[in-house]
Amino acid sequence: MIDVLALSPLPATLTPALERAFAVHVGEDHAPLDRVRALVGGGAMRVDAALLDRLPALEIVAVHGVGHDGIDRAALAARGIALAITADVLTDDVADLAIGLWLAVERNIVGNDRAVRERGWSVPLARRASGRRIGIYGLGAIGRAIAVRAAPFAGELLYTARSAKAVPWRFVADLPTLAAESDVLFLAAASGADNAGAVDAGVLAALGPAGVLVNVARGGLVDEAALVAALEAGTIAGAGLDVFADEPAVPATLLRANVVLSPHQGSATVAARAAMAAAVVANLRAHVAGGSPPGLVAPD
Ligand code: 8YV
Repeated sequence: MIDVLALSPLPATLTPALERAFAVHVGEDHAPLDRVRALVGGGAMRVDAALLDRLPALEIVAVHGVGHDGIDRAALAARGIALAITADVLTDDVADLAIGLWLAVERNIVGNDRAVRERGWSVPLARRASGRRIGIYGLGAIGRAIAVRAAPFAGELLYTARSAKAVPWRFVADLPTLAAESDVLFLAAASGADNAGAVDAGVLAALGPAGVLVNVARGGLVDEAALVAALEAGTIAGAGLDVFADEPAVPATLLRANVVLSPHQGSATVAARAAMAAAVVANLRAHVAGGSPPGLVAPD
């Protein structure tokens, strides 16, 4: 049985399956670091060269999720350590949530729910969701799934990504252009040093006073201070946020009526979490058996 190190407590959906197959150690303190061959953690896990130095036998990092922005891939590659994610199994759930957040913002569903619970009955006029120009930043699996869901609502659907794809939607060259030509901006891109804070004051100004931002990717894509300023000033109309720069800390300045807040729950469905747990185990089993993990991320 190989030794697996979990960087932090694992989700209850993952622990039993992992413990049936491997010797699991939670946290570095009591783990046999020199024997650990696999590292497991959530999409927000941090893996840097210093951690790798403490794990001389490490062969694979298995992410319970698809994001791997906290992982130093160059350091992994330098040691020949594999990286595997739970590809595909959470795509639909994250996209569903993105649409839900968007509609909740447009139609003030959360604020109106609160008002009715408080025995109120005012009917503020909202924005029409149908017919809006919808922009998607990042057209990987999740961006595409959002596009498929949003297309029937859209006046026009456009996107930006590293390159144009063979899809029926209009490609634009960059994020500022996308924001300028969209009413609704969905963030679905992987985050990294190249796009940290990419949704800045200029992008938000380009989105405009009727614009809505929806983020189901990573908080680091957004300059949160600029977002708060834009929401306060009416530079944009509202935001639906499942991710934040410093989770679980959500700045008090974001607790605003025109923001729908969500606790990084994109993949948190019973079905997705069961499939994610199975995918982590499958990735590790394939690696241990000398094969290629189904969720292997090819080195850059
Ligand atoms: C999870 C995620 O919340 O897949 C990702 O990148 O952020 C989410 O699915 C996380 O990985 C849970 O462990």
